[in-house]
Amino acid sequence: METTSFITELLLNKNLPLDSDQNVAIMVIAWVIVSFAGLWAYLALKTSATPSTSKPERQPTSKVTTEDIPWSIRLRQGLEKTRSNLSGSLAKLFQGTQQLDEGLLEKIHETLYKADVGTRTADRLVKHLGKSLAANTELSWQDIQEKLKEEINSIFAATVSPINSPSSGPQVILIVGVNGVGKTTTIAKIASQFTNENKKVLLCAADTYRAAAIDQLKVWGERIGAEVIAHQPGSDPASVAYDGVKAAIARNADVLLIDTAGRLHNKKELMAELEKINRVIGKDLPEAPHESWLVIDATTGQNAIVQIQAFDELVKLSGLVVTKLDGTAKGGVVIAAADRFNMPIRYIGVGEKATDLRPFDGSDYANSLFD
Ligand SMILES: Nc1nc2c(ncn2[C@@H]2O[C@H](COP(=O)(O)OP(=O)(O)OP(=O)(O)O)[C@@H](O)[C@H]2O)c(=O)[nH]1
Ligand SMILES: [Mg+2]
Repeated sequence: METTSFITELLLNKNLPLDSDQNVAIMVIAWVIVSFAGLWAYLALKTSATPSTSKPERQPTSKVTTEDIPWSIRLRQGLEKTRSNLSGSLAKLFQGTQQLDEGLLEKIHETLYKADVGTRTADRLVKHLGKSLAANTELSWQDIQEKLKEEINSIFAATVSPINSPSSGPQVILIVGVNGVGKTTTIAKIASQFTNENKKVLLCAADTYRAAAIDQLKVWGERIGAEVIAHQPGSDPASVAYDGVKAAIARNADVLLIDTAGRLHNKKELMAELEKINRVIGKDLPEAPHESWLVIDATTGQNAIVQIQAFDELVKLSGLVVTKLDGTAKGGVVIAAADRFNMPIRYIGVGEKATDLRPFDGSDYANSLFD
């Protein structure tokens, strides 16, 4: 007899003719069943009686990403090092209250200079303090902060100008800058924001020096859902830019973003090539480029000033994009650039994600520099 059918029959209480071997088997099976039942009951009792010391099972939590953090907080986080370098150092000059005298103004100037605000802008800010606060009166750090914010705000306010966009046809934005400042990723971030606004965006790969640069833009285009106009590596960047404009007109695009190769502002040949790109873009669309933005890497500090000067001479710049403000203490350069060139800052970047690049707001920036 099969063991299973034998047990079934046993459970059904049938009269079975059992030999001694079968009796032993029954006893073993019964013993195993009773032991398991006992063990199970013991464990069940123990678990319910004593509080568990093991880690609670991880509950699914809603994942907080940087996208969920409000921009005002992201900006403050991104400017942490700059804030500590600028207002943190200035605050240390004040133990309680201080008399506003030449000595204090000099110390404030030095601290501003060290925070990459530059001599010219440090002069301006200190002058404002001297003019707007009564000499030889007791002043707190709070009083000084308010006056500095006021003047920084007025520097930024003077640069504000609307982004030029055509009444009809595509808006062409040319992106330029030295190597590795974040041009291509800035294009991707802006393109992603435009497509979210239901704009039809075309990207143009006018950085033809490296195959990887073209591929990088193509990958972004695919992710964002934007067509990329590209030629073979090594081809003339001006002719790609020309085709980009033609394609943008033909496809009825809202925006064409043109990526260019990183070039050192002191390399004449490369800068001349940029001039050609700029010229060719206007052939089929006389007002284009409608905007020409120089991307500057905040970590380069005052060197950005030289870059702005050099690029502006060749391609009339209509705005700046300042990237990599996160992780640098040199965010003071944004104030210096705005003051020196009266040039609007279009976007600022505080990280690598698409949402880490936002349109610039001078008053938010000024507030984020202070506690
Ligand atoms: N931390 C940080 N990294 C950034 C930011 N913007 C760009 N980057 C990073 O900077 C690096 C260079 O960016 P790209 O966009 O390739 O720079 P590029 O100017 O196009 O470089 P070239 O084409 O080689 O001249 C990438 O790793 C970006 O993710 C930013 O705001 N913060
Ligand atoms: Mg690039």
